[in-house]
Amino acid sequence: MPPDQFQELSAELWRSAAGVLDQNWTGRYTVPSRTLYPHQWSWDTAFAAIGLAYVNPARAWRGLRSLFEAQWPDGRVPHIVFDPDIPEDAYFPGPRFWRVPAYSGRAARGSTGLVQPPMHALAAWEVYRHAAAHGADAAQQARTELGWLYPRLVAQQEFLGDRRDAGGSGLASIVHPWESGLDNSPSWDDALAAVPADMRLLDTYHRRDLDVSDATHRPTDSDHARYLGLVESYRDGGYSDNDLALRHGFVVECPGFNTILATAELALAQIAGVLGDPAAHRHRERAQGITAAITHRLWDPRTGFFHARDVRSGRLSPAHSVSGLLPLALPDLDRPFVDALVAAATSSRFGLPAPGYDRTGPAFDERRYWRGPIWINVNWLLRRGLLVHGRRAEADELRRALLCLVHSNGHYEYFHPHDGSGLGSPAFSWTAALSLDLLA
Ligand code: 2M8
Repeated sequence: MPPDQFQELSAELWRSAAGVLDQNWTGRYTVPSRTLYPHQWSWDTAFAAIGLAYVNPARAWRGLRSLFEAQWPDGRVPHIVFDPDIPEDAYFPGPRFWRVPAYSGRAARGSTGLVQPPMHALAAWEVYRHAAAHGADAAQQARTELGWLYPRLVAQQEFLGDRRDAGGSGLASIVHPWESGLDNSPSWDDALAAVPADMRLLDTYHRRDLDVSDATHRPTDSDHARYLGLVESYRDGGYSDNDLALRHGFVVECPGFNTILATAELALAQIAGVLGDPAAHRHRERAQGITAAITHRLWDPRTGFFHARDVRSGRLSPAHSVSGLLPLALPDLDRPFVDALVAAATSSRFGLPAPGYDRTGPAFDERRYWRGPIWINVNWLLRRGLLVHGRRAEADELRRALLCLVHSNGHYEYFHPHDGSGLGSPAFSWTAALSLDLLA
């Protein structure tokens, strides 16, 4: 595309992206989508902040603060914080299903008891880094907000690194596919096969997502029955993380989740430096420890790829999913792993922008959510990885491809991996927010 045409595209995309973020702002946080996800989601809030850093940093901080105000005393940051003004049936499963107890002597803000990838330290660092461009008041606010968030971000990391180290390997386990953020990725199929799908659960509840989205683009009913059963099991155990591998039906070490965990430690090291906290060194060490554990536990030399590990069975998932490419974002990853990941990302299995799952794999499904479509957030992380490892040409190409994809098709939630057409929600916050970052 000629440079002046690209400039025009950029200006249009900037305006439309800022418009989507405006439209999805509730006054306290940004919803992922008005139709499909009308509450506050955890990692969506972090991605929204990364874009708001350019157009409205005060909103970025407000959203992060609002999320961390719902942090549990044990440090977990809930994957959804429910808006009390939205009717119970606007999203399923809603607050009544989760039955989260009141804590710290204050009325519970309705939330779930699950978590999502801890993108927030990196987001806070990004908002801080860009604050000075908005003037002295914004820079002052950034410093104050960083000081407020830092101990909360540390508590979040400690929960994941300690309470969730179910395999004793130095990696955090997820206890539900929803915790990965890549809900129905084929990476979970083997571990989920051992979880009973109680279809009667679906007779008791109404799948609200199917009212507002095409059923062939969403997880299947049997997946959903397993999701609900896993929530019930975790909930009925009081959301306790004791003896997870013995008690709970789904305990998995995910390469993408743990990559983000390590990246968060590196962001915390930067934040600690700004705040004059001596912990920076410790954060860097933790990041190195997680990186070592990822390569030790999740790399399969036979496939030359990172795979999710089922802690209960000890087996690696055979699936090649985009989550196995994400360790590319680890700065301390050794060169042979980097080369193997770049080769996989640019091979016929993926190709950049990468789809959620191997295009040649048996479970590839071009429309079904995390089983084939292209998502902007994971590609944004891949681009960071390419830059971190000095793969400038591939990173620039990926950036242009992502911007053209969103410009031609709209700020969709996900995109068809062959023709790029938009799927899911049409005005999706992280697509818009990360487009702003890619444009900047
Ligand atoms: C999707 O997950 C939610 C459950 O958390 C759902 O399917 O209803 C995922 O794409 C997840 O990564 C995302 O955070 C969430 C909201 O955008 O939607």
